[in-house]
Amino acid sequence: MIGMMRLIVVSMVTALVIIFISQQMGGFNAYASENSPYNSGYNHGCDDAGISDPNDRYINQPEKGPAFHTEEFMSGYDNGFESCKGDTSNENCDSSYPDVCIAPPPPDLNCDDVSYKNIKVEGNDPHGFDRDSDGIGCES
Ligand SMILES: [Ca+2]
Repeated sequence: MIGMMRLIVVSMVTALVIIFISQQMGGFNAYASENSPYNSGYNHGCDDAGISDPNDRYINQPEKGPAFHTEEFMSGYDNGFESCKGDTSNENCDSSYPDVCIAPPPPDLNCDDVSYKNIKVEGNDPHGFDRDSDGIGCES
């Protein structure tokens, strides 16, 4: 009878340990995925980088500033902000030259001013790289 009781207790403890471990692993997985402070920060940083008015940014809202976040969140925030800010700097690339990055005028550039040859040209070609309008600029 005592042996039977011990077996039941051991089984219950084993079951509890298994439940505990699986919860820990589940919790860890959730932490490591999109719910991590780093990723949360990254997403907010990326969003803020697209908001031109600093007053509208998440990080500048009451009780949302850096002091209210963990170091990990802010590390993600800074990286997200930098990455997404980089995307918007592509506005300096004229859309007439989709395969390369050439800023719109001014200054007005000539083919000798750019290192590219046989540039794909679309639209209004503000630099006049494609004089014969065949869609290819600075033919070599
Ligand atoms: Ca041409």
